[in-house]
Formats: sequence, structure tokens, C-alpha cells
Amino acid sequence: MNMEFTEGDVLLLVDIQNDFCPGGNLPIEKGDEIIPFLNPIIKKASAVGIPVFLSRDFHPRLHPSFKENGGKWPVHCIQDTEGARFHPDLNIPDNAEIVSKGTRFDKDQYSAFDDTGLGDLFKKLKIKRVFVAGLALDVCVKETAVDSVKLGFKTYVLKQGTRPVSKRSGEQALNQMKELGIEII
Ligand code: VGL
Ligand code: ZN
Repeated sequence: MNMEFTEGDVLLLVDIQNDFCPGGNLPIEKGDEIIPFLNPIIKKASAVGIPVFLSRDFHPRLHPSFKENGGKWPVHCIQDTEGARFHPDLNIPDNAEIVSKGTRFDKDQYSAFDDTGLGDLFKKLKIKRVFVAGLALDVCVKETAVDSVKLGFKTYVLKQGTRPVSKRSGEQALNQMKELGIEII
């Protein structure tokens, strides 16, 4: 993929954490394969001063998304555990900004924009275009991209930089996003 960053762009990497990669507690098939694709893009963004934001799923033990607390997911991304750490192969710039989500006791937050203040910050930073990648395509990447376009940002999803929980819902997610004007590149 040959993309050029310009002023007003941001790279938003969603939940590239150990628990979402093979060997983790909520593993996404080949989730780690996005990393060698994304590292050069991160490098390119940093080199030209494009901000890099990384969201992380960062749950307390009593989080409502866990089966044992009435939710649908296995326990994952518990705050300050190995599973919640970013994958060690991901090259994170020193000045990357971290967005923690999924920290609330009353609801889950799939989207990095959901009650994090990120949308207002992007407006303050005069962000025009948001480039989204990460895990999982059909869950947090989709919800993040949908919020992004609804907030008025031109929104792109890097197809090779994401993987779905399931192939079928991954295809559905891509179609839904396209219908909302999100560009899949
Ligand atoms: C996610 C399931 C549960 C994700 C987070 O980051 O896509 N999926 N929590
Ligand atoms: Zn979660």
C-alpha cells in the first residue's frame, strides 16, 4: 500500500495487545501478522510528524464484558497484566499517545472514541483524516472507525492492518463500514 500522510492526519491503532494475539486469552487468528505490516507505516507517520495514537483495552477484574460478570467474552486485557500489554513486536514511538478504554464498571467501550474525549482532542488538534488499524476488525476497529466517520473525520481502515474475530463478521463489518463512507484501503 502506497499512502502519503499529510498534515491533519492521525494514525489510530486499536488494541494491538497480547491477549488479542495468538497465545493470548482472546486470541484473534493471525492477529500478530498485522504487526510487520504496520511497523513501517508507524515509522513513516512518525518521520513526518503525524501523531500516532494507540488504544488499549484495559479492563478491571469485575468488568461487565466478562462471561463471569454477565458479559460475552472470556477474561482478557486485565489492567497491568501481560495480556494487556502491547505486543512486544509493535514499534511504538516514544511520543505515541495511549487511549485506555474498557475501564468502566457500567458498560463496555469498543470504540476508542466512546467516552474517552478523543473526538474533542482530535478536533482541537485540527485532525481531518483518521487512519485506523488493529484488532479486532469486527469489534473494536469497526466501532472506532464508525464513531470516527460519525464525528466528521474522513476515515480509512487499513485492511492488511487488521484481522477479524470471525471471517463472516469481518466481511459484514467491511460492508457496514463502506456503507457509512469509510474507505477500506
Ligand atoms: C475487543 C472483544 C472484547 C477488541 C475488546 O478490541 O476488538 N474485542 N474486547
Ligand atoms: Zn474487551
